[in-house]
Amino acid sequence: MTIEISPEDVLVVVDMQYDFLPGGSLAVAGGDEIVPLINTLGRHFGNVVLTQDWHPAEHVSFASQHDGKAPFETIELDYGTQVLWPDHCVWGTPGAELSRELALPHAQLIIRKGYNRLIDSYSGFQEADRQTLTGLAGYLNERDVGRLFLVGLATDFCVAWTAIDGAAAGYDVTVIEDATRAIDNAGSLGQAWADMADAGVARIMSKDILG
Ligand code: VGL
Ligand code: ZN
Repeated sequence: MTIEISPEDVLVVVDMQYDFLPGGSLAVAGGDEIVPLINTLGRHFGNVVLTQDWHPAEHVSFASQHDGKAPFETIELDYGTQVLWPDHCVWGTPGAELSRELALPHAQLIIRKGYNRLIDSYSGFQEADRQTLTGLAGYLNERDVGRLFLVGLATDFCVAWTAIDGAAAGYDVTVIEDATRAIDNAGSLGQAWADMADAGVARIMSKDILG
């Protein structure tokens, strides 16, 4: 099966930032391995959108903000269960920068998310309160785009939540599995694939596009 990419289709590149790459504070194993593949895929798309995790230093998702809590423990917030993370992607720091190895000069939009101190935002579409929109759907709707193809980090958090919300917003969403890498904490990767399947998100490999 070869999937033909049309001029209306969009490549959504999720959170390819130094803190999620080897050496970063929330490094995703093998995160650097997918950069060349993302660059190759990018050449097949006329529309490229990037997301950037972008937190204030005292963000509620940081374990450092909660006495006695360690990274990867959870807490209950008004909007539900929150996984606590090492400090990461603090705005203005090197770890928050997008990888300089990305070769996507034609990318048209960078959507920043997670900048409200009291609300996390794995999804590129809406924050974890499920009410505060980022504007991504507004942008895509106004541009009258086609299908969304997702790549980046991390498969089981920001890629999955963006995929599920994209499907809920009415888009045909596909995750290109080998152009993602996962955190896989406490079964999160298997759960994410099951949730994405339930939401109607398709799962392919890059060869299905590149041949
Ligand atoms: C992410 C955890 C916390 C991600 C962002 O990009 O998947 N994960 N913030
Ligand atoms: Zn984050």
